[in-house]
Parts: sequence; C-alpha cells; structure tokens
Amino acid sequence: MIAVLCGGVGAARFLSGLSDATEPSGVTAIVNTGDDTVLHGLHICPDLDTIAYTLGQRVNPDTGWGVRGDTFRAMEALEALGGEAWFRLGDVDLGTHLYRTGRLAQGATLSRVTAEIAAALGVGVRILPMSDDAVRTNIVLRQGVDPRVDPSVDLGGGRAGDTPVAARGETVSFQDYFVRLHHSVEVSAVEFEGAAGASPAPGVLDVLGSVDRVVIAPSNPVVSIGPILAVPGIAELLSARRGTVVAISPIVAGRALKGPADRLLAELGEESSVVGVARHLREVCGTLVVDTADSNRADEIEAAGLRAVVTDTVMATPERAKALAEVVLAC
Ligand code: FO1
Repeated sequence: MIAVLCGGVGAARFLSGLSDATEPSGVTAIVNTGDDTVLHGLHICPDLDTIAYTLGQRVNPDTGWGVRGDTFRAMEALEALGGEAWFRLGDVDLGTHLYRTGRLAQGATLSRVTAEIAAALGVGVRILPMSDDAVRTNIVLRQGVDPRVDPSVDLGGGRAGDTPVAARGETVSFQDYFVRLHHSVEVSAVEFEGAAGASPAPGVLDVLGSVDRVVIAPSNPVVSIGPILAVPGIAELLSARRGTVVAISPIVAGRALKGPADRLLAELGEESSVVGVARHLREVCGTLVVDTADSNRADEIEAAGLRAVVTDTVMATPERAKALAEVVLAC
C-alpha cells in the first residue's frame, strides 16, 4: 500500500505511471486543495480534477488540466456579456463544477463528492482531498502590479487602465497569481489561510500512518505540497516516519519542468535546485529522487540529511512515468 502527496499536473502523470506499475487499488492520492477557488458561484478544485481527469483518461494532453476536446462556448458567452473569463472553464468541465457545487450545497463533504466524481470517471486510485475544510493558498507579492503596465490585470480594486490597484506587498489568491498574473510577479511570502484550524480529511491520517511507503509527487514543494503539510497532524506524522517517505524533485538542472517552482524557491530564499528541494522537505522525507542531470548534486543532498536516488525523472511518455514509478517503488 502506498500514499502519494499530490499537486496537479506532475503528480497526475506520476500517478498514471504508478497505476501502470502497481495495482491502482493499493494507491491513495492525498491532494492539495489550497488552489481551490469559487468563481461564478462554482466550487472549483483544480488539482483534484486534474488527477481525476488524468486517471480517468479524460485529461486534455496539451495543457495537462481540463478535459480533452472540451469546448468553451459558455466562456465565450460569458465574455460577450463582459463577464470574468480569465479562468477558462470548459463546457464539460463546468459539469463537474456544477455537480460538486450542488452536492456541497446539499451538505455532502468534499471527500464524499471527490469519491463520487472519481467513481463516475472509473478511477481505481483512491483520491482524498487533504482536508474537507477550506484552506486557501494566498500569495504575498513583493511589489504592486500596475494595470497601466499590464492592462489585462485588474485585481478587483479598480478599473484596468486606471490607477494601480495592487499596492506594494498586496496579497492575491493562488489562481490570481498563477493564471491571471501568469505567475510572472515576484513573491515575498506564501500563506495557507485556514490551515491552522483545518483537519485532515477522513482517512488521511489513517492512510499515512498505515501504508508501507509515502511518496511526495514531483509537485511544487511550496504551493502544492506546502498546503498539505500545513494541515495539522500531517507533517508531524510524516516526520515520525521520514525514513519511509520518498520525494521526487520537480526541479531538474535548476529549472521547474512546469510552473513557477524554481522562481518561488529562489524568491523565498531557498536555492532553486534539487538541493533547495532537499532542504525544503528534509523534515518530512528521508529520500529524494533526482534526475540524472543532477547526479553531481547527490553529495549535497546527502549532506542535507537525505538519501539521493538518481534516475530519469522527466515523464515525457507514459513509459517513462511507469519507469520512474518502478524506481520509487524499489527505493
Ligand atoms: N490554468 C491556466 O493556466 N489557465 C486557465 O485558464 C486554467 C483554467 C483551469 C480550469 C479548471 C482547472 O481544473 C484548472 C485550470 N487551470 C488553468 C490549471 C490550474 O490553474 C493549475 O494547474 C493549478 O491550480 C496548479 O496546480
């Protein structure tokens, strides 16, 4: 039995490989919900959906998120009315958000609704949100975003093209940072609102305490794994068994394969490298799997207190993802 702490696209690819390498029913994915947002009154869980769509063979292969072949007619209609359409929700994807929002309004928990969606998509891996409570990742910007410089940016405090609306050091939601601002702004801090008062979702601590091994997927250690570790009880449990926790570095040769992990690490004072990842995760994991491009950093990883395992970590094909999973299973 194996548990995997997960963010979005990289984790989904790894879980696909793991499902090919081992029996999916023995795998539990514990998924970040800090990216969740409410837009148009709909409860959207990007990482849970990315994982469910990927394992259900429905994901859009070009983006790694959303549904393959989806259309955007609802977004086009919204845009024509002058509505907010910067976060692109496909027509089929909207069905998932409508279902989740309706079930939550009826009183179902997020973990219950997640299980229902996964079952409907034929997913064999057990998918658990990290918590049923709302935890929101907020990003503190180092300086303001001036909509006169980028007129597409309106953080809600004024008209685009008007005076700057994001004062120096303003805090924005994760999706504002990631999608609306294209994560091309400097960050001074990351906060997990609600985490201190949140409880792990039912089953999370039982699974993490009983599985043979825990894997930290190749996800952004700050904004994808960070929120999971911020839920009380999870980091403590992993620290107590860190010798059986294996992380896969999402940084290869100093660069994130996708997203802003490299810049975020540097902006928050860590080295943007496998050594920075090792230092960031050393309290909760005992082994770090790194790419062959980083084999020259193995000694420094060991000096940080982790065992280094070197292999090909770039999951360019399903076969490479399976091979990576096999290495992790053998760790
Ligand atoms: N990412 C984008 O870059 N642009 C989008 O418009 C966008 C829409 C979207 C809709 C549903 C969904 O589940 C994910 C979506 N994502 C989009 C991806 C998402 O912002 C990120 O992948 C994660 O939050 C980071 O893991």
